Amino acid sequence: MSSVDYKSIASFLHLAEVEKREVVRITKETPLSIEDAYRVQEELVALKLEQGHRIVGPKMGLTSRAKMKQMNVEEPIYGYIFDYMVVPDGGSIKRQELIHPKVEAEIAFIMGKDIEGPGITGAQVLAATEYVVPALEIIDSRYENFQFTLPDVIADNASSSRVVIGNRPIRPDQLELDLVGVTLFINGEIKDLGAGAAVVGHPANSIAMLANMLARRGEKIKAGDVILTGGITGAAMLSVGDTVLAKADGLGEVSFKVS
Ligand code: OOG
Ligand code: MG
Repeated sequence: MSSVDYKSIASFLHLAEVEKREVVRITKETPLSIEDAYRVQEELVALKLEQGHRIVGPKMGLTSRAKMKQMNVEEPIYGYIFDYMVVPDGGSIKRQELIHPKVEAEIAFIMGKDIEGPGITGAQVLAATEYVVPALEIIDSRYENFQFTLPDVIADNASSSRVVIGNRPIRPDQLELDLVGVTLFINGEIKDLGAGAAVVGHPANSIAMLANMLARRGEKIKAGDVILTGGITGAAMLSVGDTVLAKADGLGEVSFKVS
């Protein structure tokens, strides 16, 4: 039996987000298993729901080599995106509302049907997908120096902070998502680039993995969920005044400013 106090760790991380303060990572003092970490995340999600926030969809993280190498962790994780995190395409994020934000380019899926694991495949995900859009995710780990172990980042809702979703939805059968080239620009300069295949071979595989991970907790993907499949590129630091743009071949563009 674990004696970890999931609720108090969740409130500690919640407070760090609200107060925009870096905190010492949990596992420095309290060992957490992956299972413990998802229990903390569940409490954190419950806390946000109690405060009146709504879930937009689950998200996957650490699904590409670029991200795993950059963050020094080896396994995909999931978290949840809430309504207060959504920034309109072409809109702004406020630097003072965040701790040490970074941005990454992703492909997002808008689900047309529920998907319940286990045993879900990428092909089943594509059949249940209504639209795909390019997205920019702004991650803002609550931990000092953006450094963590796998259980730490799971407990911290996978560093979720803000998201900008492209507003030109495309049917998933219109393109080969693994072959889609994605370029991340900051202030007109290329910061990073990659292809859809960087995300576990195909972004739909990331969602299949998510459905199978959720099934272990008796949860499923729901029709209407907007789901980030994970950074194709490494994440780039943001500063006041930055203009960020992602272009995805056949999917179009998505952008925001940092004020
Ligand atoms: C964890 C969140 C990872 C992604 O797309 O890989 C993530 C982090 O890197 O802080 O959202
Ligand atoms: Mg991400």
